[in-house]
Amino acid sequence: MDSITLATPDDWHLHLRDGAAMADIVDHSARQFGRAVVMPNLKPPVTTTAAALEYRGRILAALPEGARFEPLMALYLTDATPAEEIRRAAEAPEIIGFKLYPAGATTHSEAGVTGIEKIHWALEALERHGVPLLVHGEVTDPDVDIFDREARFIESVLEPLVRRFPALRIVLEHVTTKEGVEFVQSCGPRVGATITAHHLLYNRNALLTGGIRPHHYCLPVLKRESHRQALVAAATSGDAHFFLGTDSAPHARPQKESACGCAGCYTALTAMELYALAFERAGALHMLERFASHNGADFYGIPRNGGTLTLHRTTWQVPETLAFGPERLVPAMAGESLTWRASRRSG
Ligand code: OTD
Ligand code: ZN
Ligand code: ZN
Repeated sequence: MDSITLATPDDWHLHLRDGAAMADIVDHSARQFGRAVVMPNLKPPVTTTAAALEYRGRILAALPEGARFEPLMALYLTDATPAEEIRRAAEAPEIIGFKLYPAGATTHSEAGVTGIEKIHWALEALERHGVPLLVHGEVTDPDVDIFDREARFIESVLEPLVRRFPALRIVLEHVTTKEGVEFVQSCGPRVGATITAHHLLYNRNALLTGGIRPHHYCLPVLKRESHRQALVAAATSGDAHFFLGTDSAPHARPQKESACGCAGCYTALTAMELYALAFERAGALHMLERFASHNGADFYGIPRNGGTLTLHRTTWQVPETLAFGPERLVPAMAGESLTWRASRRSG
């Protein structure tokens, strides 16, 4: 097979940042994806519909002339999100859902939720208005081992939440464990999960092989091989619970290559190439379209994209660095060779 053509895919979990840095990277996503769920963890966080609509305007303004790309905005849930804000978000077609960050769980999550019981009324409002809840699924208790935080979150927070709010639509974002996969599979169609390319391609050895590898550091942290295999099996199975979300999260090179480096992998430049690599290794390229182009739209109840994206089989080298505002950005697999290359999508 020398090329594969898919219905235009979507990225259901993306960090675009803001300002000059965003302007340098937004087209990497727009070239490949028709739509993306844009995460609200800016500083300050995007907590209101008004702020999200302004941010959306800046994203659209940063696109190259003629590029079409639809940002689907997520709002940042806090202990103090007013009921009125949930109603406003529900009425705005540009807003796709609310993001739950347990306070301190990941980059720029300080303003997140400090206890799930504090937002029960907000979850009721989301359920009532039919607005999805997107979840960063890790406990933040410093006594819990960092590799166990997702599994612990599922048993202590997510499972009770799914039971208590029987109509709430929930996405377990960037699932990284076998426990996460099995939990989502055990739920009905109102619970879904996104899977990143880096968690499909790497296990935790990638962090520490031959030296410490800051560009493989992300949250949730890479897990052991058995978990990676569970993610690959879920993504390539065609199961409608699972869909593409890159969690591409750029940080300038000095912030990554540091004594206390930031979490996040920049995968957007080569997103579909990386997913194609993971699916091909699993002998499942024919399942890529469901995962990348069908399941997410079906979960959110919005039409699948028109248009197509074609990947060609050709060997090429990923650039060492990219422009990122006043700094440089190191993309995933910098300097390495890839065997698929996506051309700009049509339609
Ligand atoms: N994980 N980095 C970031 C966000 C994600 O948890 C996430 O969604 C980021 O830099 O915004 C990361 O490692
Ligand atoms: Zn997250
Ligand atoms: Zn993220």
